[in-house]
Amino acid sequence: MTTDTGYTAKDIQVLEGLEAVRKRPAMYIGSTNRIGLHHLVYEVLDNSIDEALAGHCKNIEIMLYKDGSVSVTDDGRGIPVDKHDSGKSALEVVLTVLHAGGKFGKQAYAVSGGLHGVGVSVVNALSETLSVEVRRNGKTYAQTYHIGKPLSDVKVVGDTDKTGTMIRFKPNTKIFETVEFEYNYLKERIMELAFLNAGLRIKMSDERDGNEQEFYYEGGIKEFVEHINKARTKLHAPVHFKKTKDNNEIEYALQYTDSYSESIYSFVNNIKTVDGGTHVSGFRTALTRVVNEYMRINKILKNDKKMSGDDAIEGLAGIISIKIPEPQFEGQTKAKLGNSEIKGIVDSVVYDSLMTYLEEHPTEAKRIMQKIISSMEAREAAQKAKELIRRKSVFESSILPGKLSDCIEKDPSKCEIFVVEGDSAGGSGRQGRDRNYQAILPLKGKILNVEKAPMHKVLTSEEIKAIVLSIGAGFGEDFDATKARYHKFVIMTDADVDGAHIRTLILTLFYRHFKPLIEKGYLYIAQPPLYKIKQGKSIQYAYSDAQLQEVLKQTGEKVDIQRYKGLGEMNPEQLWETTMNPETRTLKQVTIEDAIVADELFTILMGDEVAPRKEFIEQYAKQVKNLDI
Ligand code: 0RA
Repeated sequence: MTTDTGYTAKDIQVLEGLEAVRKRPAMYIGSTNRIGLHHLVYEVLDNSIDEALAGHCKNIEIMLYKDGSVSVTDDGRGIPVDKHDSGKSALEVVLTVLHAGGKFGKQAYAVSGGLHGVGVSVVNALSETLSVEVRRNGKTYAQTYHIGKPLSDVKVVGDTDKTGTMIRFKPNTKIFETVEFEYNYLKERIMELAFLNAGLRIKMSDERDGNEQEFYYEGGIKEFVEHINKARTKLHAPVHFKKTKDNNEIEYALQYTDSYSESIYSFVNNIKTVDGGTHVSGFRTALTRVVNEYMRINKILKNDKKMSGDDAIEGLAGIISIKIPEPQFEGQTKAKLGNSEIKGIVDSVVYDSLMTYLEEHPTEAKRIMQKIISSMEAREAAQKAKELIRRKSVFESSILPGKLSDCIEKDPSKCEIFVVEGDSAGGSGRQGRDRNYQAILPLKGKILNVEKAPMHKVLTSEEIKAIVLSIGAGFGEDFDATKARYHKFVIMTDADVDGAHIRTLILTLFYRHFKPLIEKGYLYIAQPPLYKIKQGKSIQYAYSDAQLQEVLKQTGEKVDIQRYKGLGEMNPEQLWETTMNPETRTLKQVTIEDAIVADELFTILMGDEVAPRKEFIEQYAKQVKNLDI
């Protein structure tokens, strides 16, 4: 009670200020639920931490009491107690005037923590009782409050050679939904603060159940990273770096593990920036740059490949803790740093120091680079797998390809499809066929060699897609031969080297992807004639050299022999008569006598290895006839 001078206008203002806090507590501490309740402790704690940041405080102690009160004690300089202009002790002003802290030298703090930073007067306003003890100038000063009102002036209660502040308060039950402090809830933040402020000792004890713990980390955020990674397989000892640049203290610690997740936590003036901000983007940029630059210098990557930021950060645990004079927090929750100048500062500090680390630790660097490359490879593989699934679904559609000229009949056992090389032969085939039961699918030249191509290429090939959709029986694991839309698949290619090559490519596709169709005996090779022998108005066809000789024996003189080089040289009627008409044509059925031999053969003929193919060709070269080049 202000006994001697009575109430002044200033006193009334003070009381109105604290009354405003009690009317709208959420405006000052966020809420009146358990989060707001614990916020009171953090508010006091932040002031002690500020003392620690300024280098004046080494020990903090938090006590939870049976009477529901909590105290925070530090060995900082102690709240000033000298007389203020109003004639009151500075201590009383700090505890009763909103945002009064700054008036008493708090502006001298280079950096200040506290999310709301509303000051201890808010805690006082929301407490039933609050008592404060300050050790300073060789004395202990004390004062007690009830609902924010002092019960007496600040009094000297003893001598001391120590300095520091003790604030004990009991939250007002009329304001808070709950007034029960939770040890474990407080513990998380206290531990975090101890990690973030290396060498600061924070003790917490709970009188209610005897719980007691001390948090002290000599190594600070380096130990924080070790703590995060304790259950993981580490690739190296943590990297830790701290540097002050233009009043900004930039500190980080990181350690790669073999895990797939990233654990990056960032802080500004001890406040967790859940939504990151400029310091985090500076860190990420630097990390990606360092990794790519290191790989480039050491020629770790072929063909100028670049690691993405995601590749570089996979499996990384990291703490970025910066302490800056004027943080600007953005976003809904004010948990994102907005200061634009910080990005570049963090970027350059992290880049330089991390590059130096890698250069000085080649063994660790190698392990880290290997991890990043395997992350990159896994990401690429996953991307391809995703693409595969997407493509497969395209393969499973029931839409017929545009270039298929389908037949009218729908009963597969009566239907035939001619897979034809080239658009012009396709045209003749389309005109010459019996459209009731014969379909034509023209292919553009050489289709993909499925023996050599990776699956994602197979699935992106337009020609193969057209074949798959024409067959209509799905693809890969889902292939179901009983759904085939035709029971005769006829490969019809030119009788030259290119035609033979295309035929082999199509055979390879069927063997590797539609083997059941071959096993069912559905696959055929058309036998177009090699020669047309014309004598007057009569035309005969020869399908082999032997046959030509036979025909020539019968016809004698004056014949006109035409060697067919391509199907396109035949008109639609001739193609029908010689190759497509079931009455006159010969089809060669493709069979698999010995699957293992066939498998080997396709691997040799169509695969990657050149040597076995060469050997095979040399062995069989003598048997090859009619090689027209
Ligand atoms: C105002 C000014 C100074 C320190 C403090 C407040 C202060 C507040 C709290 C609350 C809990 N512990 C605290 N410790 C200090 C600066 C003091 C100076 O310049 O000596």
